[in-house]
Amino acid sequence: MFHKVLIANRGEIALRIIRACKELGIKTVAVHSDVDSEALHVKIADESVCIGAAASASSYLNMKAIISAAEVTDADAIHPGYGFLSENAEFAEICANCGITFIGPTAENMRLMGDKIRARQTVIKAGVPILPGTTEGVNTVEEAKQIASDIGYPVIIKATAGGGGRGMKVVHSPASLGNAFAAARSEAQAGFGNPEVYIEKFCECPRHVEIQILADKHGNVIHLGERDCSIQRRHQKLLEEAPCPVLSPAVRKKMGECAVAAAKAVNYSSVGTMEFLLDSDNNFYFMEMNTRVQVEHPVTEMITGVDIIKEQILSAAGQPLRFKQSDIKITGHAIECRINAEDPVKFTPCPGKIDGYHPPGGLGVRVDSAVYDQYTVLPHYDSMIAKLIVHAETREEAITRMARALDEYIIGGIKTTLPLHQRIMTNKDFREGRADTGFMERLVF
Ligand code: MV4
Repeated sequence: MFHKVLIANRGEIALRIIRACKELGIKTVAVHSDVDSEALHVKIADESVCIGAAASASSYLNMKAIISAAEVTDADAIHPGYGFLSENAEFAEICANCGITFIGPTAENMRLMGDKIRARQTVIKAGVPILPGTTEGVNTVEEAKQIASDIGYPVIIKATAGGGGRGMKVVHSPASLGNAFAAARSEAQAGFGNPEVYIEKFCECPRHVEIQILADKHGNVIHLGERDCSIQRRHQKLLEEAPCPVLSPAVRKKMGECAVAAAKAVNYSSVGTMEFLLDSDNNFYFMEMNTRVQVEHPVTEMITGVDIIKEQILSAAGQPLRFKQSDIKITGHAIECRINAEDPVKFTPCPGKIDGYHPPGGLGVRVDSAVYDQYTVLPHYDSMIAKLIVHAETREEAITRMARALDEYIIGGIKTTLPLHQRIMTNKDFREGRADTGFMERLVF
């Protein structure tokens, strides 16, 4: 087992990882930027190292500074959390070359799944359904026109090196294909350093359903069921729940098996997530794989009782999985609301000093956060300041519990998305399980 883990992250996820390490008897090193010395992850870790200036590029993305911090403190592993360096294959390689274990998948796993065309090619071979579309890059507008007319409009153009919804273009007719194709290519080049794009049939208002995977370094892979993450705005998730309220047992079983088959096909190790679209006829299609621990992992922890971060650390240390698929039982229903320091109507960031802080409590309520009373939410980083997670026997009870916990939550001095979540909890479509990816655009605040 590791002796000491350096956490290359900040905020609630750094805290979450430090907690898992403590329970595993592993020493922890926090890293922080100049402006983060008062952050909670710094206070609760055994040691801390300042790695640079406020800008992420100088600190939380500064590979040299992070590796040096690991060497100085004699850490034998680095946990990247989510965001920052978590899906950076080069960083995983540098860690390996320095004799430090990167707590995550291999660089090869990350490169393969980061290339959305190679990911498509790989999962098809494992028998996983994908939407009609190309499994090679589309390089000319003539080619694009032919493919789109073969698939049938509407189609969607996506960047091979993209992901997470960035740089996608929906095209409804041949007349608009030329401009959309050129724009998609130039945005792909600017955003990801690679102009290549591919084309898929466009699915209107799908649900976003993803499967959590757990894999060790010995070829064992299991899944922990699904999460429904359809409630998003501009590809930022706002609320996640598990299980998905509309999945039939048969489709759930099939989706889980597909996710495991896809992970096995790439000899995946560590935790990961297979993202699917679910259409209104309950057909599902593979979209992409996320090769990191995700923000919304707690809803899966609540319904399975599995500590995903601990399993990720044990897997990285070479231990075989402690669970078989048949050990995994889904109990009850969990919901997570992401609480952001944002204007709840305009969605603009609202950093500033928290004046008065009282998190909710009680049975089935979990708060993953790194803020406290009189803490100043910084403008330099992500605006998510807390995740409020509830667990109850049924979805209805979970919604009631969430509404109660949101009411109890006091965050003074700054604007937050608490009122937005209260609004969602009382929404009829949400309560009746009808929220698809078009839900937020239809929501009247
Ligand atoms: C799509 C789609 C419809 N049809 N692909 C957005 C995130 C990225 N992983 C995939 N995304 C989408 N891909 C086809 N062929 C619609 C979306 C999409 C979406 C997906 C999940 C959750 C929210 C979304 C919001 C807009 C578009």
